[in-house]
Amino acid sequence: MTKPHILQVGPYPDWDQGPLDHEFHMHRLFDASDRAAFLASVGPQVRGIATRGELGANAAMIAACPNLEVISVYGVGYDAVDLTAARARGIRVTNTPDVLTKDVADLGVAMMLAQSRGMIRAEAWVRDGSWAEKGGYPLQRRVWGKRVGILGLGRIGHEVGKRLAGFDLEIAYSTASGPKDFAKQWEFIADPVALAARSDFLFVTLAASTATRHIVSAKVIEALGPDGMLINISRAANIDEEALLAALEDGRLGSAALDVFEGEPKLNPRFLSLPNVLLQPHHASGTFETRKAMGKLLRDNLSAHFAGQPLPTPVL
Ligand code: 8YV
Repeated sequence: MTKPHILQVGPYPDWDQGPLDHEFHMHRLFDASDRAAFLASVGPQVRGIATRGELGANAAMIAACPNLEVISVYGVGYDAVDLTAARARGIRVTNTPDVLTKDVADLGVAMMLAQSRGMIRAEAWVRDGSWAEKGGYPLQRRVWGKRVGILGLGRIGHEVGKRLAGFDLEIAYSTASGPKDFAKQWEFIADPVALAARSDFLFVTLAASTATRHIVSAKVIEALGPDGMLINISRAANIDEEALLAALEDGRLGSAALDVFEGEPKLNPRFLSLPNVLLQPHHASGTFETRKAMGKLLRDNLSAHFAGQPLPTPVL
């Protein structure tokens, strides 16, 4: 039987690439020097796209593949897939939910702790001899007992809340769909500005869409205030990054801990000179265990589609 032809948008680890090459005829778009020419030449054979959360599949890519049947995303976020174009042609879309939820929550909480307690700079203080030369590290901010807001109480937001309950934080949350039964023990505050105003820490754990673009607006940032911290483990588009940078620069926002950026991996250089941000390279799902599970689910979705079986984790 001929192997289905798959357009591969970005690289995967060897343990995924091997099985993908075995089962499918993979066309590596990311290796092409002229992507448009590559797409024009392989597009007509392509029946599937294998992509990653942050890379997605845009309208031009979808249009270049007239026989496309399925787009399999390595990642829970599918905001970078043009769903309108996919829906119009009846193209199935899958993602990798659940398997990464707890790792993403872990990193978010770790970022909050590390930033509050100044751990990154404190480590440098030990390494560069400042401890011996200048003495103890400057005092930092307490975490436990403070108030946290979770913007978006889906799978990841729920796991963040469960972890933070262990730090005796007062938890409130906001979701577009209203109060959640499983979160009765936490306060529901519909308005993001009001949520930010009562929070010391604001976690952004929303699935990104056109509706959530810049939901963390200048007003939300202002409400979080000079002692507040913003933690983003979702997508950069959920935050008005220009307003965030301005507020961090002039102290209207205390600090931020960010795993995602507009234009990543080339982030706005203004972030690099800010002392009050913790910067991470979009790796909240980046553990061996989770990435292996994500790769398996990406392949299982493709295999199920071409075997005519139900998709394990469909989006469309
Ligand atoms: C990336 C993510 O997909 O799950 C998501 O939506 O953004 C991440 O897990 C990951 O960096 C792999 O590219």
